[in-house]
Amino acid sequence: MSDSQDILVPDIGDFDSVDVIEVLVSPGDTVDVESPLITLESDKATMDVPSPVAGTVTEVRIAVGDQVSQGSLVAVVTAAESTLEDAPATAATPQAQAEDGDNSKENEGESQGGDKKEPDRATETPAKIDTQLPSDPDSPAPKAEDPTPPLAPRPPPSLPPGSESDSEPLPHASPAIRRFARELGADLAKISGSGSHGRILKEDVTQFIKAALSQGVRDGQDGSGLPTIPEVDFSKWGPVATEPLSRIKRISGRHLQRAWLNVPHVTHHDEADITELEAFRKTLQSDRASEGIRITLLGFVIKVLASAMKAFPSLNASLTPDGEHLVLKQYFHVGVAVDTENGLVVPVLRDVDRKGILELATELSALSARAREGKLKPDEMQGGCISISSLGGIGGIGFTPIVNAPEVAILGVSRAQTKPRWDGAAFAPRLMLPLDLSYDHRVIDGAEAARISAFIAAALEDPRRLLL
Ligand code: CAO
Repeated sequence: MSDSQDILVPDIGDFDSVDVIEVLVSPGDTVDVESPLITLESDKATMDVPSPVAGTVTEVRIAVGDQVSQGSLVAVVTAAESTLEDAPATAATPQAQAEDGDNSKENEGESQGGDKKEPDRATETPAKIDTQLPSDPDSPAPKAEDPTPPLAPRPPPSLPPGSESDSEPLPHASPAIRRFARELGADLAKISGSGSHGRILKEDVTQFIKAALSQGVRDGQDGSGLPTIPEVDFSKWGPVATEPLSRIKRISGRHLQRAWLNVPHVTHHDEADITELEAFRKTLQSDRASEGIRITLLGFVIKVLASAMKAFPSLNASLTPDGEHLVLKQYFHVGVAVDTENGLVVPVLRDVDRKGILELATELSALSARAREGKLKPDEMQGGCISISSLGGIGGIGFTPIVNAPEVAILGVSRAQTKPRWDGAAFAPRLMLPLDLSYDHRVIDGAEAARISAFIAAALEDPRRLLL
């Protein structure tokens, strides 16, 4: 069963012939109890007229620009069944009284069955008043004993407590819009209103949120829940130039930040004695020089990593997004970070476990060349199980690479150096390769990471181990 109810402008205190500045519902809209229907504005305050019943708006009898007083018909609402029993009780509730307003008399009359209003025909509810001048001494104040003073002027909710400063003008917006903005986390002070006299409308708030989301920045946050770095005007201290980040940097930057914020990173540092391996590599390189194949250390590192992934399946895994399961991959694809003019890209070498050093070296040269020419196809950068970031050709003794999530580990390689190494009897000069294994601690424990690193170092020291 349902019932149509006229919704009237309730007791609005001292105010008469008040402008309707917003109509917040249309026929067909569903409203809840307390949903604002219209917003009124006097010279002292703005106030919402909320619905006293839940239901469907069947008629709207008011338009922006109309002037209304207590008792004016706002809308007709067909009440939902569940609220029918509540509605008369709301209508019978005496309106709160302003201490200095003559509406106290009207309320008295109404509660005694006076004919000033139509309580039997209409449902009324207290208007919600929001003064634009919180310190306005003329604004009606509630009686001290009234537990829910509907006529009490309240400071705009977007202001922090105690900030009622007359040096900072309050944003011009209705209570409904203030509530809307508050629910979306939008700071009204940052929104310019497109309504009359700069009034902030619902569309202004929506536009503001859309713009903030498209920048990835919402009201001082970047979506991560963390505060953003405040903007600084560097030109205060000297000349500056601003240039856009390359497309690759913008994309990889977002990805790196996401990975950095999501993955509990640990980096395990180790080093491998590659003296023999390097001698072998040089021999191989000179043997194959006529074929034009460039054999660098990285081909060996990729091959050793494939063996480590087989020996330690957690290295070749990904967490499901809910963090409850591990996806263990049965294939062995390795991404290699390539430094290009425009930024970092990570092409993927597939099935590295089935390829020999020469094939890997050839493929790596081709892929890194295409990466630097910007010719990689998207699918050539997808499907990696683990990544390698090698800075060995450039320099450095170690670094902490960021895991390329949803992969769970990345192997950093720095520049090999000849160092004195104790062989049990004396120090001998050995070529030592720094290794930095960053891993997702949710998947790989510290002890396991140490074992993985030791495995990689041992295999690089003596690649014959890979034959075992
Ligand atoms: N120690 C000592 N020498 C090394 C070395 C190491 N760890 N790694 C490579 N070298 C040597 C190579 O053998 C080569 O020597 P030759 O010129 O005598 O042959 C030289 O350094 C240059 O190697 P390279 O860098 O051209 O080739 P590579 O196969 O080692 O690396 C690639 C290829 C694509 C990984 C590399 O060029 C590159 O782009 N590295 C940067 C990766 C990067 O930016 N990482 C940071 C990502 S953020 O985490």
